[in-house]
Amino acid sequence: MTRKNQTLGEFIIENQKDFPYASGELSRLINSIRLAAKMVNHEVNKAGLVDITGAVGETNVQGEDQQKLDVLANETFINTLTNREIVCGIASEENDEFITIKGQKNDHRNNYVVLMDPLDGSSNIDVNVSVGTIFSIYRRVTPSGTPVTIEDFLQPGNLQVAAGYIIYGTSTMLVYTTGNGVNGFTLNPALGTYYLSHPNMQFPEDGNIYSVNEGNYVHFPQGIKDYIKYCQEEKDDRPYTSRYIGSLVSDIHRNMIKGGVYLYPNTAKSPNGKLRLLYECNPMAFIAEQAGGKASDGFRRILDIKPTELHQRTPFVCGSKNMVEKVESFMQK
Ligand code: P6P
Repeated sequence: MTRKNQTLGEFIIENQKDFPYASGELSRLINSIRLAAKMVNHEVNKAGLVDITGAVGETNVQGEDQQKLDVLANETFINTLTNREIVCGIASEENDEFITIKGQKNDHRNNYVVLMDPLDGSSNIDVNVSVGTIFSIYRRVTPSGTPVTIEDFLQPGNLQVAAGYIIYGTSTMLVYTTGNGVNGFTLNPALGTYYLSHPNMQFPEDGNIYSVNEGNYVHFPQGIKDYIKYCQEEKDDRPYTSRYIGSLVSDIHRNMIKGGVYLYPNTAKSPNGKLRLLYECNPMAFIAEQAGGKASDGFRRILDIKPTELHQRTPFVCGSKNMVEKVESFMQK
């Protein structure tokens, strides 16, 4: 049940029955994510004032310069999730290996694993462009009471129990699903409270925005090149508008509100695509489908891909259903 301007706390309590395991753990897990998001938001919003935007001099498992905010966001979410007796393991874009959480009784009895990109698009921080946090939640599949294993993390996206993102933009929003539609909550920073500002978010079936880094055009598969030319034709409802922020959360959030498609195909530099299946594509695909949209690698439904590695990449096409299907038709010619 949704009421405009309901707080996130009220929403979680009033929709508790929707959570697949109404033990309250998932509610507490969403609550801990909202707290961590407030803490990260506070740091992101003052990034320009405090010397925390410069690269920290190290690189992460992706070989990318770690911005201090990357490290801070990662530590904030890990610490917040660890201290709440809900999570038995965490995987992060910033960590080579997954993190085992024993619980305060050291008995490995917590039931959920979280996979996350703590600060996606962080290269935009220094130029004051919006960034985001992406999270994906599963129930563990190995026996409770034993240490979490890689199998708990390598689950197909269709087994997610919840997923969402926080966008640190002109306002800060938490957008998430537990499999019963997508709802967006806007943070009132003065009160530290999130309010239901976007109930039951829906991807328009069609749109006229395409989001892709056209600098990679020469390396795109022919089907993608043909689709981009299709977008640019003077015909029917085209040419479409090209909008690409370079921040996955921001591009998909805008396209979900206005209608559009985001593409990150494989390129010469990224032969399997750049985006990570487990903590970028799966959560965004769950959100997209729950909002009536679609997400594929051009051929397969993203949520049906069986992962084999923690940081594996995939080509990614996500957005308005009819636009994704048009891309697929070009890819499958
Ligand atoms: P490129 C940010 O690094 C990111 O993972 C996504 O947020 C974004 O959509 C994409 O990569 C941008 O990549 O190669 O176009 O700069």
